[in-house]
Amino acid sequence: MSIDADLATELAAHLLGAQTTATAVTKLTDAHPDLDVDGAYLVQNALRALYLDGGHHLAGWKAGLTSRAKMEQMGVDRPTVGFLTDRMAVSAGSTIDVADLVHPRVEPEVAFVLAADLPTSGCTVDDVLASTAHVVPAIEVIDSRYENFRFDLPSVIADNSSSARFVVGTEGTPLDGLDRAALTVTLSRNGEEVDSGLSSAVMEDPAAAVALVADIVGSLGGRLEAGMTVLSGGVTAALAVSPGDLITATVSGLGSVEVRFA
Ligand code: OOG
Ligand code: MG
Repeated sequence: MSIDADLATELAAHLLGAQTTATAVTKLTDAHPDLDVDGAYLVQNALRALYLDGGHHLAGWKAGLTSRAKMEQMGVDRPTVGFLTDRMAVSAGSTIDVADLVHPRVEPEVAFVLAADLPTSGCTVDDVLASTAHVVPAIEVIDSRYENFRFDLPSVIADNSSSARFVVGTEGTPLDGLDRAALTVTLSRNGEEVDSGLSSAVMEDPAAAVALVADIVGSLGGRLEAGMTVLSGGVTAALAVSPGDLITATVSGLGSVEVRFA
């Protein structure tokens, strides 16, 4: 279904309410079974406009569902994108209040910080390499606004690919000399390793996920720009968190980043 601008804004306002009050809602396709991927991105665009109108600033973009572990966990077979705002950014080492979120989960990721704008179509891995200032270990905190963290592809896209918070490491590492497919990514809770994977799990090369995001964002009328942070997607399945958890993501060669939940 290609939905009109009024319905896109109405659905975006509904999801904005769920996000700001941390309330679970039924997935959009229950009431709108014809909502397709294109229509869902119209809702996500309308949601982004509501945030920017409300004084939030765009900080970057993310890839979702770029690894098999994530696709299998969520039962969705195609990567997605979501936008990141300045107020979703959480400083490394600080504390996130679980009460502000519906049912948060964490994912260990590799984040790219851009030094130059990327093309809006036909973006290649070489373009990404040429435009990246450095990479950093990251923890993405996702929080589907849908009941029981269950959704389908159009519903999750409309809900900004479950974006909620993101935490990036303080030390950047240039890409030169890194074997981008062979980084070991581990996720720990309270000092104990919970899961790990290789960076190749993300589309054989996390830079390929960034190139894909550049094209999808371009098709939405946006652009990956210098200074933005781009999350390339969870390497492992996402882990549900509870108050008291100290979460650490470590990427070999890049160091680690921590965040606490209260
Ligand atoms: C969708 C977002 C997935 C990732 O890194 O794969 C994502 C979800 O699983 O709720 O951010
Ligand atoms: Mg993610």
